[in-house]
Amino acid sequence: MEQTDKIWMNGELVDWADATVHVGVHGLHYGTGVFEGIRCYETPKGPAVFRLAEHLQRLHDSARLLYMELPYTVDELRQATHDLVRVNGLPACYLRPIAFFGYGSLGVHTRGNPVETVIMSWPWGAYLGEEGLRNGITAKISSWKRVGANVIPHVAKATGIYLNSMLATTEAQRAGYDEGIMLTDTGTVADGPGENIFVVKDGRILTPPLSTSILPGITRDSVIQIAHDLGYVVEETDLIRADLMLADEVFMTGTAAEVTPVRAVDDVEIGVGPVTLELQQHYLDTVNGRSERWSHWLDVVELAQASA
Ligand code: PPE
Repeated sequence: MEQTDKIWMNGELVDWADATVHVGVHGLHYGTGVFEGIRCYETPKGPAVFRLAEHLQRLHDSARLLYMELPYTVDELRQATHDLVRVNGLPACYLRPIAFFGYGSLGVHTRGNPVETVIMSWPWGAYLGEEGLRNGITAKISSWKRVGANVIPHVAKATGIYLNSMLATTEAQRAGYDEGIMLTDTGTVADGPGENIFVVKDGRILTPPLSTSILPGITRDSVIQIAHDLGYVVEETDLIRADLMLADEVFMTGTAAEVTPVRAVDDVEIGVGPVTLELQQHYLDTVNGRSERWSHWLDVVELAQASA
C-alpha cells in the first residue's frame, strides 16, 4: 500500500503514521467491523468518486446488520470523503471507509466498545492486473463455500466475512490461478472473493440473484443498468458450475476489479468476448468521465473548497 498524507479518523484528518489503534481493539480479535471499497477517478471535471452515496449507504446497512450504530451520517461521511480527497491531492485513488468496535472490553459481545470510524485513501491500480483487465484472468472453483445467509449476513460488507474470501483467493492462487469463485452450500455460483460474477450465453447476460449469498455489488448494479440501457436482456438467475464452463463469456465486476474478463474456469478455456469488452468500455468511460450517459453516478470533488 502506498502511503498518503492524511487519514480521516473519527472526525479529524490525522497524519498517516498517527492513525493507530491499540492491539486490544474488539475488531481485531473478532472481525467486528464493516467497510467499503470505493474508487475516485481522475475526470475532466476533477477527481470524481463513483457512486459515493450508495457506498456509504451500504456501509450504514452493513453496520445495522452487525447491531452497530455508526456515529456519522451518510452525508457527514460524504463530506469527510471529499475532505480527504482534497487534502491528499491525488487525482485518482481507492477509498477505504472502515468502522469497527474499538478498545474497551474483550469477550465477543460488543457492549462497552466505542465505534471507531476511519477513511483511508491510496493509489490502487488494476486489482487483477492490467494484463487481466485486457486479456482476462483464470479462475478456479473454490473448495471453500460462500458463507450462508444464516451464517453471517452476506449483504453486510463485514470485515470478519473476508476470512471466507481470503481462504478462497489464497487457495486459488496457490494452485496457480488468478482468482477463486465461491459456490453456495447448495452448489450454485455465488461470487468471487472480491467480485460479483456474470455469464454471457446466447446474447443474454446472466448473474446470480442477491439471495445467493452474494454481496450486493455496486459495480454489479451499474453493469446491469448499463447492459439494460444498451438493450441487453439481463437475468438474475441461479447458475451452476457447468453454466460457467459452457458460457460464451464470463466476467467479474467489483470496485477494485472494475469489469474483468474471466478467460478460463477450472482450465476450461472460454476466452474474452465482445459483450464483456463492450460493457467494460462503457464502464471505464463512465467512471473516468469520458461518457455523459451515466455521469450522474460521479460525485465530483470541488478542489477549491476549504477543508472543514
Ligand atoms: N463480492 C465481494 C465478496 C466483494 O468483496 C466485492 C467488493 C464485490 C462482490 C463487488 O462489490 P462492489 O465493489 O460494490 O461492486 N470487493 C471490494 C474489496 C476488495 C478487496 O480485496 O479488499 C472492492 O472491490 O473494493
